[in-house]
Amino acid sequence: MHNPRIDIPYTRHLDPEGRLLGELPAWADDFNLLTRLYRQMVLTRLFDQKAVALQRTGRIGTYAPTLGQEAIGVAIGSLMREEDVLVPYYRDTAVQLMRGVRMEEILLYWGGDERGSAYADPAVAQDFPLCVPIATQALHACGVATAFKIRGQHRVAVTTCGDGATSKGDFLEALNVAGAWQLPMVFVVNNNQWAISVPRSIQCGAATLAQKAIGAGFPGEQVDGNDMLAVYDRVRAALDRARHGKGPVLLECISYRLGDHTTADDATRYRSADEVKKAWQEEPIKRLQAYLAANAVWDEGREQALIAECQKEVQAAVERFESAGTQPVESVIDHVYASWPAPLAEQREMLLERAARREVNRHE
Ligand SMILES: Cc1ncc(C[n+]2csc(CCOP(=O)(O)OP(=O)(O)O)c2C)c(N)n1
Ligand SMILES: [Mg+2]
Repeated sequence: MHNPRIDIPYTRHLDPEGRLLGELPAWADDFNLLTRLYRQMVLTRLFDQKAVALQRTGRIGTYAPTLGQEAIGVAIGSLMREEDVLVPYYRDTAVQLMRGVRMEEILLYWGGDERGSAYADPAVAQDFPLCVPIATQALHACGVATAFKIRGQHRVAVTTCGDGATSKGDFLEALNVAGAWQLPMVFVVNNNQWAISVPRSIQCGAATLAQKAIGAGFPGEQVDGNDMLAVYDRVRAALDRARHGKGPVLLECISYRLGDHTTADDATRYRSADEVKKAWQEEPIKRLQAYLAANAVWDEGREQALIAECQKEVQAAVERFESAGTQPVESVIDHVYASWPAPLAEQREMLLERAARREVNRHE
């Protein structure tokens, strides 16, 4: 192998106006499916807006908006099987909702409540909680995929991360072991052009992030992450390949982070209004909506009915979240160690004493 060929395909089926570019794969004839995917993107966006509003009014903590990333998450979530395992990162509201994580659990998580990671739906019980330390989840996913392989199961570990995460050692180590052991995995890189204030252009010297997979011995592809048809098609193929023992795939989905990095960030300080305005013209929801409308399966009446339905669903989840009550103060540290090292046991006692004192003061 003195001259390995580096071939990084790029898939896009719909242009930003929702017009078809060439021939579509056969599955895309199913307009019921496309409409379901569309509805889920709208639900995700309305939930996301609500989560930001709840942070702004002090009812949850910091939140990482999924605005602009809906096609990627909905495609992954609708294609994974129940027995597959999702190893997500913090910008994965869209996938989590599809897997069966409840809206109120997502709000509890971002409200600092451990119950938000103890998913009630048994269908999602094997998925991992959101990972905030950058790229560490990629190696956890390798562990999961290794277990599948040893057991001879036809299951896939899907892990997601951002463009910035691909610079981390953990990510590159994960690619390496996935390639060396030909693990049943799909790596989805959500290249939303920014890692907080660091733009993709200075994040990495390679022309694509997908080509990092080539160095590890498996295929990498680029996909238009704003085009539901493209993302769905490539995630579908990648899952199928991994499930049938043909090894991992890396999908670099090119999107744009339309919101702030998190509610603790102010992106106007480091990127221009003009750039964001241009990015809005590419966004995934309008694009699929235009395609559905051109095929006479969507219209303004359906849109308004959908929005009302979604808002009702979101509001009901907010009410469940708000009536969940608070957890005892020690729950923030309860799951850190199985048995407590002595100095931490002491600190835990201090925490309990302070909480008890505060409670007494509150009632005086
Ligand atoms: C190990 C580690 N280092 C630094 C951080 C701080 N941090 C949080 S998000 C982020 C940027 C990640 O950007 P990217 O991977 O592109 O994902 P995005 O947030 O854009 O989806 C950084 C550096 C962290 N959470 N973990
Ligand atoms: Mg990013």
